[in-house]
Amino acid sequence: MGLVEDLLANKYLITPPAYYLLADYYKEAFTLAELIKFAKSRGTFVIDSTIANDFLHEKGMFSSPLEAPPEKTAVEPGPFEDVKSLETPSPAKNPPEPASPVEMSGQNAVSSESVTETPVLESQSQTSISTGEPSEMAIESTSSPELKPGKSTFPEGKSFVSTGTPGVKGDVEVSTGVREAAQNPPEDGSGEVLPVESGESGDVLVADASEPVTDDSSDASADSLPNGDYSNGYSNGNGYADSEEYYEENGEVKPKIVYGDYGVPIAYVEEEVPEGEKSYSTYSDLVITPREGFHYRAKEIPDDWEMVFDVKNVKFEAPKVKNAASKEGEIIIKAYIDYFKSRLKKMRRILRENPELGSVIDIGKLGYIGRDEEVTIIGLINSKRETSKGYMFEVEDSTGIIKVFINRNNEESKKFFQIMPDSVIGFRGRYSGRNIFFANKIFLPDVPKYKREKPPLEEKVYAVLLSDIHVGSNKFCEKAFEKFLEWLNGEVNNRKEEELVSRIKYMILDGDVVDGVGIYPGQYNELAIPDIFDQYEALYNLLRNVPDHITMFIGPGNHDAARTALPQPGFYEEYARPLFKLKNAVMISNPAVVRLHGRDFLIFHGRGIEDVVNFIPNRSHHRPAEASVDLLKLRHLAPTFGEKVPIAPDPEDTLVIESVPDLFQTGHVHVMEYKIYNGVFVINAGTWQAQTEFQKMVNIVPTPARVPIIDVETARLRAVVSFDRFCEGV
Ligand code: D5M
Ligand code: FE
Ligand code: ZN
Repeated sequence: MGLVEDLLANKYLITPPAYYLLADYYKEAFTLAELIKFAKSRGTFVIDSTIANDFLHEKGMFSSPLEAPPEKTAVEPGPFEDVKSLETPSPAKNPPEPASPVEMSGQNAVSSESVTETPVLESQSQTSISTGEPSEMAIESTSSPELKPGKSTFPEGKSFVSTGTPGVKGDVEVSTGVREAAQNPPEDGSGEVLPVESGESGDVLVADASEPVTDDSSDASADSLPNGDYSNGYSNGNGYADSEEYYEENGEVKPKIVYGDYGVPIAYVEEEVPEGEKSYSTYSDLVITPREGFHYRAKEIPDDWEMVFDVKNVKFEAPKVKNAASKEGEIIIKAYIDYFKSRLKKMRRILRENPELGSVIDIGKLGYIGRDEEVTIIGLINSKRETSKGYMFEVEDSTGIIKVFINRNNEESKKFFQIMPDSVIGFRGRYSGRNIFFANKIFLPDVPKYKREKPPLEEKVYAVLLSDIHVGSNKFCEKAFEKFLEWLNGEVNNRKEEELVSRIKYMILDGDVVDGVGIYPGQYNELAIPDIFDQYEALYNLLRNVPDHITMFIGPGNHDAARTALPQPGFYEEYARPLFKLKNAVMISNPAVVRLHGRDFLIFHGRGIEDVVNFIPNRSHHRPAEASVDLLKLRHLAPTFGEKVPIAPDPEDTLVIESVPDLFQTGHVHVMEYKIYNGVFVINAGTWQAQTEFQKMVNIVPTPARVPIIDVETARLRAVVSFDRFCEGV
């Protein structure tokens, strides 16, 4: 097998530029194990050119580490050609990659030579990576008075932009999420979101610490629960003590090794560790039963939900290559071509819903129109930068690449800052005839200003939004979570809370449900449960206490046992098996869309927020709702390829926000915040994990143990219930 297949078999991904750097050396100068070990040490599953270069340097395969390969001009037309073009190619999309010593000159497209024969490292004069600023020369040769080279907002030599204000990140001090949310009321001033403050307001719900706690139930046996037989872990449930599982050797009776599902050997009888002897708890004795006589109105309201979108249901077709013996490099490049073709197609459809767009023309056909004719082009943003007079973009569709300029005096040019690399944008304007398109209007895909009203529901019904529970972390707020479970079981403080609990019918868990193992360097020291199987079992033991009539939707995040790259189809069943046993839970993908009583909830763990914070000025990890709005405007959950968020090159781009949801939920950044944007309720559900040592280092201040309760009818916040007082000093 080749490098790509070997890496895939080990759940690692490689970007095309990295592939071309490494492929020729594979098995000759380095082994798979060495490469994986190196990637692991960098904490990544995606081998990009930075990793590849560093790896090669470490192996002493570069004579001069800082020597940049000479630039090469990319060939037009661009990327979206058919695979046949790979023989004389300018392959597809050019994944932007972090600047690396060897690629200082920028890297926008893999050149044709690299695909056909030039081994990158044998001849440094023939780099596989082009300059990424192909039309720059064209601009200068036009000697247009408007287009003097101006201040570039690119980080050194990179073709993708940092939109400036690097100092902003992390500078924003945030006290606590709920208060912050209250201080920043939703944009449209809708009165539906209740102001949430500390205790006085009737709608602010704070679980009362003075209430009696149902500790009396905590010593009940797990066996009394319907699923209580789970404590044996991953065996077939038969137990081990079957007489056929023993054999005699030298007069001694010994137990046989038993193989469970997936060929995992099950422990010998004498190695079975009885519950309680582990140095950590998996909550196997946590039993909370609904308070006697508590009336759940939600039980009488008929279920009304459907999965509108789940990645698992998307049928992906493998990329078509000419024959099975095609080079693996061709296959992977074809996969990226297909991925970006799909993105372009979907985004074009969304953009064309905007009647202001006017007539749209292929970039490749601009030469056929008159200089005075106003037209619209739609394309992927390869790069963007500030010039002395305005802003310049390099835009690409399936027929070609062009430079687009917009004057700074035009108000529209402010949209420059909203545009992330690789997003798809429309530009209206005129073609100069010299490979420059002069835009006077910029169209972000965006969501329509007004939302169609949905028919009212007969009864109030609520959904609870959770995220980032991080079970297994020693910073998991277990006490607070148990209090929350008791609350769901009717341990309420007043009538208002009773009404809420009574009508909760759905619960959404938006990823990072466990802390995982080996997710970041030094994590082991912060794990209360150092075993991934036990973490899921612990979560199961907690969630089985959620009343049966509440349907849970559970999706993965980056700490979970699931594919790291987006989209994440779901949990790996062999690790997260306990969750699949929950009777009232539905396992969903990340992202997913669940329709509750006719209202669409878009559920996304939220890694895309990291790139927003990186690229859009004045964004912060502490204001995730604002960043989610930016994603909504671009109608994509993770527009930028090759930066912080690994994206799998599926033949279809399932990260496009194809239809406008009623509610858009994220998590990941551990800060609860909400906002309304053009009728969409945008909310980050926060976390159940107190600040970790790592977060302390990077100045992330979480807002743990606050539960937003959503009124399904309006898809707006009904209340926030705080259990944070039980999470102090975790
Ligand atoms: O993410 C928890 C928070 O930590 C979230 O704000 C992202 C941030 N985070 C996670 N990994 C990193 C790295 N490597 N650098 C900087 N910030 C990071 P979680 O997914 O729960 O770990
Ligand atoms: Fe998290
Ligand atoms: Zn996360």
